[in-house]
Amino acid sequence: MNEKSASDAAGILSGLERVAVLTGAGISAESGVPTFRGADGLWRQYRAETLATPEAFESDPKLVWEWYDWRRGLIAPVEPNPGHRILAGWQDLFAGFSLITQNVDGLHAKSGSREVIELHGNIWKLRCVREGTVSEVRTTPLPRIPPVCSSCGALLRPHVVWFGEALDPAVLERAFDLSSSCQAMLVVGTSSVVHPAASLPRTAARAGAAVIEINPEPTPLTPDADIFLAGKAGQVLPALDRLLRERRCP
Ligand code: BJW
Repeated sequence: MNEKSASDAAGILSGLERVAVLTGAGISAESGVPTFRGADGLWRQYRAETLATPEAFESDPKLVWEWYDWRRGLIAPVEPNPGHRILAGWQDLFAGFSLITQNVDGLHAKSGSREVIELHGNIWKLRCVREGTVSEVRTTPLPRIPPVCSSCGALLRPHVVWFGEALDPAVLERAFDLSSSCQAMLVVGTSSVVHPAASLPRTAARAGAAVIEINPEPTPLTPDADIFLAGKAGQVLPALDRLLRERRCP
């Protein structure tokens, strides 16, 4: 991480009230949750079309559920890392702080973030394909695959957003509202290729917000970010937090 850029970022953030953060799989990488597109990413081993689309679920719900059950088992014992914890602390540092995530792992909530806007759903929730009812089920492994609704007997599916599916309109509207009204947006650990999530920082920038990106690798957003902090979220965020708190309480 470039020290000057980090102190510039702290300088920008220290005077602000409305700060939004958009996170992606990279923030959970240091907790041991695999990302999607990196060298060890899930999409290197598995094809998205056969596992994360409504068509895949329709043609082979058991296969899709085996994959999600495996991922639930992987995430269950995982703990939040310093990156998650710093962001949980920031909800009390800024008067208007919002946390928008593409992650389905629930680690922001586990680290103490009270309000998390989950764009792509939550892997711990199951939804009845007939009734649309959503329930939280933490048991892993699931006793029966594919699971079925106890009320109507129809299939349950993971309450996540697959490719080609619309995001929850209320969730998306809130995310765009927060993006267009924040004074700065931090974009942490996302490849910035999946839309509509990848449009949020551009919406923030168009509305005049500073965009600060944290990622070990450049992304399609990097050329348009005001500040790019190269490094791991679990290291950059604690360093940024220290600089920010020094400025706020010298
Ligand atoms: C670290 C790190 C460390 C590593 N610290 N960083 C416009 C243009 C083109 C295409 C589209 C478009 N609009 C819509 C589309 C189609 C599609 C799309 O975007 N496709 C692109 C891939 C081309 N979008 C959709 O289909 C969306 N739906 C939609 O638009 O519907 C329209 C519609 C309207 C009305 C009716 C019907 C339809 C839905 C997208 C759903 C995405 N779902 C997934 C799966 C969720 C469930 C699950 O987990 O199983 O969401 S796919 C996957 O990608 C997951 C993630 O949330 C998402 C984003 O990935 P993310 O978080 O960026 O992770 P990675 O792995 O890509 O990147 C990790 C990053 O971390 C890397 O940069 C690393 O360098 C970094 N890193 N270690 C910090 N320690």
